[in-house]
Amino acid sequence: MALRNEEDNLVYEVHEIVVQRVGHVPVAKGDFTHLSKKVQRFVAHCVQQFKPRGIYICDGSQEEADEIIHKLLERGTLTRLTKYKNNYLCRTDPEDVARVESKTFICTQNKYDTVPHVREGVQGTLGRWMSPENMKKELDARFPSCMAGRMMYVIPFSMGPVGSPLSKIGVQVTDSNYVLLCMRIMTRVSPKVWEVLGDGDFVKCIHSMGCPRPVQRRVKNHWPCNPEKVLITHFPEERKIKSFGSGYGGNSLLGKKCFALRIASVIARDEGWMAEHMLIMSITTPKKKEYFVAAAFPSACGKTNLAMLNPGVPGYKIQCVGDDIAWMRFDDSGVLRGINPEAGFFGVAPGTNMKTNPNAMLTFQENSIFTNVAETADGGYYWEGLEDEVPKGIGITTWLGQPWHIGHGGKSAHPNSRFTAPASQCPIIHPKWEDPKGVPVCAIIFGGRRPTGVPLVIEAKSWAHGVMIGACVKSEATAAAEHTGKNIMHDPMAMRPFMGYNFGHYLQHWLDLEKPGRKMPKIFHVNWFRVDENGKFLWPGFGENIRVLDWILRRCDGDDSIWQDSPIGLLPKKGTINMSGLSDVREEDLFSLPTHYWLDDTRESRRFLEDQVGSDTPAIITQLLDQQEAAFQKLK
Ligand code: OXD
Ligand code: MN
Repeated sequence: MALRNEEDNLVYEVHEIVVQRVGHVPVAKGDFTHLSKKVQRFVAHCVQQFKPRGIYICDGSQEEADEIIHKLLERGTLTRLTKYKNNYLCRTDPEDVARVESKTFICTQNKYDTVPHVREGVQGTLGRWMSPENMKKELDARFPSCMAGRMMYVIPFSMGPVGSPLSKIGVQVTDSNYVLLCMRIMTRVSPKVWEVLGDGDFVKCIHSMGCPRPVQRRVKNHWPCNPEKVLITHFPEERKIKSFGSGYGGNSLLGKKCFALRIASVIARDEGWMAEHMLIMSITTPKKKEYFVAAAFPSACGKTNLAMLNPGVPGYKIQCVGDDIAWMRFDDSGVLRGINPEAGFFGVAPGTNMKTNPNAMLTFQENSIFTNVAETADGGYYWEGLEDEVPKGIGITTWLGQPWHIGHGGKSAHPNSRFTAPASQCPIIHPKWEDPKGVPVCAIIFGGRRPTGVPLVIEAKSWAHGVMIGACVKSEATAAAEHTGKNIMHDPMAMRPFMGYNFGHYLQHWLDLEKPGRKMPKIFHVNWFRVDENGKFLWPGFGENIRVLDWILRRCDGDDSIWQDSPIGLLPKKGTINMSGLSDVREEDLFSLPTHYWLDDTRESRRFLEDQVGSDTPAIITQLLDQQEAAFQKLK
């Protein structure tokens, strides 16, 4: 329509604003026609099923984040932590505070593609399977109209640097804008993802808080969710994830555990690479030689602290590539190269302080989201472990909104409260952390919380022996883990909650990775948590762990003068770990191998594999355990 201005005869163009619609649903932001046909079909299908009030195609920009933050502040879902720049506190519904393993399923046509053949009468713990048909019934009882009255956000994201040959693309729809804010920290959300995707395939990620309007349940803390109906489902054959009812990180930030571990482990098996629950860190020694190692620990064993270690011995430099997930692939010259598929840290807050992890603390001074932590009266975050780092006597409001002070008793923050912070802000982030080629990994380190029997460090005798060691990873249960009644829990390869397929096949995949011409990384097992008869830690841990890493690196360099054989692997020869300046470390106790303990432990591990992995256990793993038992029998 053209208008004539009578005074000066200027012509103003007034354009009609055309609101795009998908069906009857308006596109509130973005251009639907710019999406590939495959993405359009996916989005249109979601719209038809979930009946949102609008579609918001995200671009990951700061302006977009500001707009959403503004909305969430107004609504009360977020509180500004005024002590910092752009830091926010979110309190969830107190019933939605953790990953829910019991509601997490993998659906494949063949059950044994997902779970191993467990011993008869045994409850499997390595993954939960449901048939796609039965799951469809469950999903049909949840998803139709689940976004009624809510906006549906469409998030294009890359796991790994955008465009890297090691990266993969996902598209997540969600009705939670908290999830959008966290996704843009934890993954790379950008319109460039659409370009790289072209007409290609992507992992379909569907998330709903499961709380359509009008709500059927009282909404607490402006956190609509549906704890009774939580379901986190994976369809590896279709490369699809559907998550319902929870907004908590591992359940809702689908790029992380669901995609980068469960779905990616299946893709990795099919394509011949590895998707692992591992940190990647670089260590530069006093001789200025740099090494990269990957390390797998069960949840809540200090993986983030190790990834950002502050060395207790001068002359070493640590740089962080990633703190939770590693995707690794052998390159053409046989070198294992790893990337961190994530873009942020989703770390456990309690216990993090300037002593345990100064680099994490410095990472989240701005642009970060804190979930279920407490708040100080001066607008700061607070959790257990920060007692010495806040003004004395300061008033605190707990994660549940109650007044509190240090010494009050009980906990101020939820034990599984988290910080979500951009990795780029980490003061020791490695300059190559986004290198599309990845970094060369020379060692893989397993570990767990093992109060008794397990030495500070063990080196595997071979790749297969290392796979056996990884298969036998166990750890003491902590407050952050779901309780099973047992104190030491098996967490093979630190992947128990994250396995995307039959664990026996996964072990075989690891074994098959060893091929002529490949430089297989050395495999180690570490234990920072051994205690003496009084329950006192035998090893100082934290920054002093650099001493163990140093021994590991000398072994990677082939130093043959520093090891001795043992039935469980190669151990450091006495005096070969640098203990200078450490008082009170009793090497004999740290490295002792009590015969009865190890006989029991070996049998228990074998029993675990027989029970849980059964006929899917690769024969070599059982043989190696048999050999270990026989060696201890001789020592009896
Ligand atoms: C995590 C976990 O959140 O492993 O990283 O539980
Ligand atoms: Mn983890």
